[in-house]
Amino acid sequence: MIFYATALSSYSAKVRIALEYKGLHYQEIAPPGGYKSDSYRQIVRTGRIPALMSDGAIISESEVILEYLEEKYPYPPMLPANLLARADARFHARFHDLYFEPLVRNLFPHIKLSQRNVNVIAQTKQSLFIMLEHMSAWEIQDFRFNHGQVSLSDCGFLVNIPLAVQLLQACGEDFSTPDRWTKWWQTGHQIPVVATALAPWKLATEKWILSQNS
Ligand SMILES: N[C@@H](CCC(=O)N[C@@H](CS)C(=O)NCC(=O)O)C(=O)O
Repeated sequence: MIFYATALSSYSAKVRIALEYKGLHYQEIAPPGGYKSDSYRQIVRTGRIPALMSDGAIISESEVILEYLEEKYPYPPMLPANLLARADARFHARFHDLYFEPLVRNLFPHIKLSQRNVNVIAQTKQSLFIMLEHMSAWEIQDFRFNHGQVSLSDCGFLVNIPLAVQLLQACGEDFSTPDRWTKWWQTGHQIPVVATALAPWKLATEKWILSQNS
């Protein structure tokens, strides 16, 4: 399989967690010419990353890639066996993509001091706070990471919860997630395959933040 991705891309990091967790052999390459480029669009029409080439076909959209991997390589499973629990996991994954990640993404332009808008940052911080409070009522099992198990619905949040904290702090805001979530993502990051998957993204993100005001 070819995994089109970059180290800095948070959606690529989300998919890399599943690739590593399932112990799959894949070759990760940067999109030729960069994402959105004409040459990359010859391979992936949307020009977006991540994308996966598997059995000669291109699969786009991180969530679709995760579902494909789960169906093609069901072991180790990344969805619970119970039908309602599966629906719940999918709800969390969709919530991440539709509502949580776009808030985090809002912060990127404001890392650069010259582009910083304190009102946007304050609004985003407030929205993230409310969203995390709402998420604290979710019936996720605090012991979910027991035995190192990771669900499809964890992949996005393992990237974007710590990223939200990191970006807000880079914007000069004092922000921490509710204890439950801090404990959750920090435990998840200690799982060896998760740590391997996230290492390039962590490094690239730190470098990118530093580069914005130097
Ligand atoms: N909904 C997409 C989002 C992927 C995405 O936005 N990727 C960014 C890089 S992290 C990208 O390719 N941006 C190019 C663009 O916006 O055209 C997914 O889940 O894969």
